[in-house]
Amino acid sequence: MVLRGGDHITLNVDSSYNQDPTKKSKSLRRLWRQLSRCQRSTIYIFGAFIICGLFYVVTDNDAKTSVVNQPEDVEIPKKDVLVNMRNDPRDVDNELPPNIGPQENHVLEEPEDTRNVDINVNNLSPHIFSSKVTKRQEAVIDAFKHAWKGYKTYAWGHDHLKPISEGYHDWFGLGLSIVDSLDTIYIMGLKNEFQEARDWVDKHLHFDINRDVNLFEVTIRVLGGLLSIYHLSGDRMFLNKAIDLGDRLLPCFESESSVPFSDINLFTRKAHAPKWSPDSSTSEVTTIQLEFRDLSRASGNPKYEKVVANVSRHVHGLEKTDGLVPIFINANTGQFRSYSTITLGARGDSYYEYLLKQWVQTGKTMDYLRDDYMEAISGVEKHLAKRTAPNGFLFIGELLVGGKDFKPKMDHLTCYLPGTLALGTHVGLPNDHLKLAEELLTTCYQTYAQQPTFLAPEITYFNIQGENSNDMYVKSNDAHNLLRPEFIESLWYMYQFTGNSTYQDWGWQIFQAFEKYTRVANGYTSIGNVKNAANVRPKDMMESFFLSETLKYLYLLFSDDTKLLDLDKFVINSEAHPLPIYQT
Ligand code: DMJ
Repeated sequence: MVLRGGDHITLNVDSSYNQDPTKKSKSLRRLWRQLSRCQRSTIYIFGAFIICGLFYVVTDNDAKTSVVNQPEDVEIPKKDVLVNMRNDPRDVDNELPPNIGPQENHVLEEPEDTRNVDINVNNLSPHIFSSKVTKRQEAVIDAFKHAWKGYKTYAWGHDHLKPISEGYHDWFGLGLSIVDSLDTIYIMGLKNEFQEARDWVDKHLHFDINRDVNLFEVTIRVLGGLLSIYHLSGDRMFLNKAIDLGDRLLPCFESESSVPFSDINLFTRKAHAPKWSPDSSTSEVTTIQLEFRDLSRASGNPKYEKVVANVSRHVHGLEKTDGLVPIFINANTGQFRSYSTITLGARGDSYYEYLLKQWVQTGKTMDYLRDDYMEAISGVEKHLAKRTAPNGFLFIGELLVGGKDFKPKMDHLTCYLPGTLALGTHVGLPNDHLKLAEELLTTCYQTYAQQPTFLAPEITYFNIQGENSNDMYVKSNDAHNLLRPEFIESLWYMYQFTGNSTYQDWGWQIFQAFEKYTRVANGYTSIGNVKNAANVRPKDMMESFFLSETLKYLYLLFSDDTKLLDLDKFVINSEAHPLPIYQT
């Protein structure tokens, strides 16, 4: 190496340098001695600069890789919004609330297990990791972990767990239970479960599969699940998956009317009506708007929002019975099927839910949807809400043959309505909706409480003629319970807005009934008969909505913090996936 003095230093490598190592070190020492003090000092300073530079590069890279899944094109979150997920929520007392640094009386102790996952907690959800976990929430977390363990052992990567036969069920082959669970896991703060679920989505969730899927189900469960966890975690990988899925679903909307076909092959991208009918379900074509709109807002591409807004506009223009809609609609003609049933249960339910929620999602700007919602609730009161003869329980029945015959039948699905009504009053709609919600919720509670298992059947009939002293009865074919969430969902909304802890207590009773009659060695199972506590006839199926909705709403319901999931910031889709509220 030759060093030349002057204003600057030049480093050259002598060709002999690569030959004999002993010779090299001797000549280096000789050269060093020949240098002036000034030259040596300059080299010291120069060397120090290089070391500092190297150190900075290494530590900066470490910081970047420790922010799990940090996408290249997403800004690294500031330290004060980075919160470690906890391994066990009972560590909550050790948690540092976001946005505050260690303070005199708040000593943050790192738990013994090394926390290797840092998650970007979006500003939308600062309460998630700062709220104290209650004993009841702990019990729900145990339930979730139990279900997850069974799913992981016997059904990992498949849609649903069959907990009794120790197998799995594939509906669409999209790992539904994993995708549907991501935000539940996140909200519960389960670090390890989140990591394994996130890894599976990253490596194994692909949509180029040659399989027909249902637009609505995949939208609320998969698209909604991916978007929700994207917003909560800030991890762009989830958004990229959502965009791929959204693109594959878009051909559903290439019908003669704007109404989408119900099914599509994700690989060939060919859409079609259901195999069993020429029509789509009304609730299905009107329960995709929150997700597609959010996909547009999150990705910056308006094409998704455009197609679903057309559907809403189109349905808005159709003739209705005081705001109530038939449950079938044809994608080619764009018309309702004449004489089809009007119900707030199966195939009708979430049409009404998304009228309100779209208005909320868009910062209360799409007023025609609010007006349709208001008209529909008046229609419900006028045509569908009736009381039982013995004790005057209010329920929502159905209109058959296009509105000619009343049927005193209510699906468990209809029990979502009190929650939606309560949300409506929270965002400024009339207070008498809350009164209706309270009464309906009481009836829904009775559908549980009047069964020996304390679990509601899928369908309940009501006594409006007064033929005996029973308010309600259940037909044998309707006596199953699929671990559905709707009643718990409504309890949570009502607790949020009224603060009445009776709703928490009701939820606790139902949770204990789930524990007693549906918990099995490898998870939780649907049951065939809620009317016989001695033999509930396990059906060997744990649907993904049990993880996505039922356990999530129970966890939220049992929190003492009514801002754990802030309903002024989030609107929650039909599968319990929170999405952000926008201003327009
Ligand atoms: C869920 O998939 C959704 O809540 C849907 O809107 C209705 N049914 C199930 C749960 O019961």
